[in-house]
Amino acid sequence: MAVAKRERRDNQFGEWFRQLLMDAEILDYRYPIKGCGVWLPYGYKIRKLVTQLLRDLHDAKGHDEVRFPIMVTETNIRKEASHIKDFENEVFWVTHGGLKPLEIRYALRPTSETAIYPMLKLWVRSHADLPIKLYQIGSVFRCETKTTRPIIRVREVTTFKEAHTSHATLEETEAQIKEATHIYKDFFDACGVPYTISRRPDWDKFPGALYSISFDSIMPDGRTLQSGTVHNLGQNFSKAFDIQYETLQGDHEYIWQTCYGISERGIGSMISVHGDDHGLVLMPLVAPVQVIIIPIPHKESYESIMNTCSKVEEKIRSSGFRVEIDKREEVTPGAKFYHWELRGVPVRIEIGPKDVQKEQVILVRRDTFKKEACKISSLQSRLSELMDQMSAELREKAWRWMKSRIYSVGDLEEANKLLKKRAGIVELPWCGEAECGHKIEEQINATLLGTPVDVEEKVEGKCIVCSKKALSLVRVAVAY
Ligand code: 5CA
Ligand code: ZN
Repeated sequence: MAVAKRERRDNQFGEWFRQLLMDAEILDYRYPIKGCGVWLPYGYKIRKLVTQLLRDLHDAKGHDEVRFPIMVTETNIRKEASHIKDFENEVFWVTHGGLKPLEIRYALRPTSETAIYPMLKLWVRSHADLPIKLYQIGSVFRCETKTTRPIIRVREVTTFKEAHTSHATLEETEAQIKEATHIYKDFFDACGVPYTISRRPDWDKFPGALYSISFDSIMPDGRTLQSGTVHNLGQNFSKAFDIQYETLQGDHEYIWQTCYGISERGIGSMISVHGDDHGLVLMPLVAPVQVIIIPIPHKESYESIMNTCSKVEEKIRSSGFRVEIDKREEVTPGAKFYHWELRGVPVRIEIGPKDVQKEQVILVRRDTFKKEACKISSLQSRLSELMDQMSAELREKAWRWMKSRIYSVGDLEEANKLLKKRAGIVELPWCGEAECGHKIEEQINATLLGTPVDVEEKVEGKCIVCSKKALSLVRVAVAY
């Protein structure tokens, strides 16, 4: 019986990831523009299930989906000073219409604040119009200066889910930040991806935000990946774009805003966290094929086997599972196993002559390769059980692994040692001063993820740099 080996995934992670995207037919990254890839049919199906999950989660909390233009005028993108300052060297510009230079250039949106907010100015009149909770899923463009990687750091981010909310008060934005954090927890939990949630240090917040909260996950190679962010924008953008509303008392106030984003990087985390040396392992929820039926043909009983396969398929489909039969005649069962394992199909069903006689099938779980026989009469309920078990176990296993890679450390030397060998995340006591924060980053050549917002911890110790009273822990990691 095969076992879920993870040597290649863990020791040659980048290589493994890139190869898997091709082999499992998720994404072809050979497109002749740096940082752009092609979603292949199977990958696109995964993407569709993931975006549907995002839609459901946002819709359930009263968000409305919209679709804004991809181009933003230069005038608008420059309106909020700190925003453009940070994005300036990542913006792709549209400079010509045909042969003629444009009078005002257009930016391809690197994110959509400056596209959406001039329209909010037209829409928001009074307190009765608020809150407004919008989201869209589409492409943004960033001429990333860091190393580009398929799905994880791309220049056309094709699956950018961004939500933008407008409120009457600061308190309401704080409540919205909590709601957004919940939505993202639900999203990553559904995908079985473990995360830490940290408030980014001030110097690393989203350009134009009051503060930023980030979801980070540890990849198999020990580096962290920021897989979602939630920002409180305060009134920075509403002042820049002059978006005011009339209060109950008849005064005029600037609106308060939040925004939060997730991209295909979330799909990248999911692939990385659950995959193994055999290929993808998909959570049933986002698996385009949840059950693959593979006939084990036998000369005399070929027809009865195929009939049983069809009967079983129909039965499974009627209980709502995404199921297929691999009927290819020229391919051996062994090659079919390999094919579907690579694509991460949660459960494989084998049906041979003996199974037909016994009115049973053989079930094989993708994550553990555990085999069992199951009577056709009880197949539906057993499959439901298996899918639930598998989802829960994948999630728990990933969380256990990640938690074992978070270290509480009392001195910089040890932190340095751990991060040098890419052990994961270290947590250090910190006074909160930027100067000490920068010193930590320099001395251990790593990134401050920020202070924990997912755990309430009383910190007793002293700042690891200046020895003054520590106000909080700070998480440090080698980040992607
Ligand atoms: N306007 C805000 C909220 S939507 C914003 O743009 N935030 S962001 O810059 O932090 O991006 C949101 C998320 O998109 C990030 O947390 C990250 O997971 C993902 N992301 C950002 N840049 C890229 C990229 N180049 N490739 C893939 N994913 C990216
Ligand atoms: Zn300090």
